[in-house]
Amino acid sequence: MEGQDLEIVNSDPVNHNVHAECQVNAAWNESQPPRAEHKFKKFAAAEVLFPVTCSVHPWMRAYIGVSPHPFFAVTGDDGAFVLKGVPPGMYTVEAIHEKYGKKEGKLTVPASGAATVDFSYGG
Ligand SMILES: [Cu+2]
Repeated sequence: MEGQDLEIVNSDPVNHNVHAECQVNAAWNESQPPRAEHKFKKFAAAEVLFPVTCSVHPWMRAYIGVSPHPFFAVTGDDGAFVLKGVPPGMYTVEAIHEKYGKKEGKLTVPASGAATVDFSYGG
């Protein structure tokens, strides 16, 4: 979430260069030697989704999403996700796949019970 600490750990026996390729937040690119002290970074503004790469190992890539609220999830192996504690109301839910892009779905969360939104990606 915005303003939350992100802890970055290198427990490998090799050097990595951690490059947060933000567009909204300030980007950074810092070396992290083997077993170096943990780095802590914060992202001040919402930004979904940007890559974090390693310039030493071009195959290394992760993604970070910075949210202004606590209602987000990463899907499981089956593609399902759950957002708990969402207050009743009408919402737009955004799904993001790093390769296939964004999809939006609308749903109404009732005062009690659950709501469902489904997304599908071709390919
Ligand atoms: Cu690396």
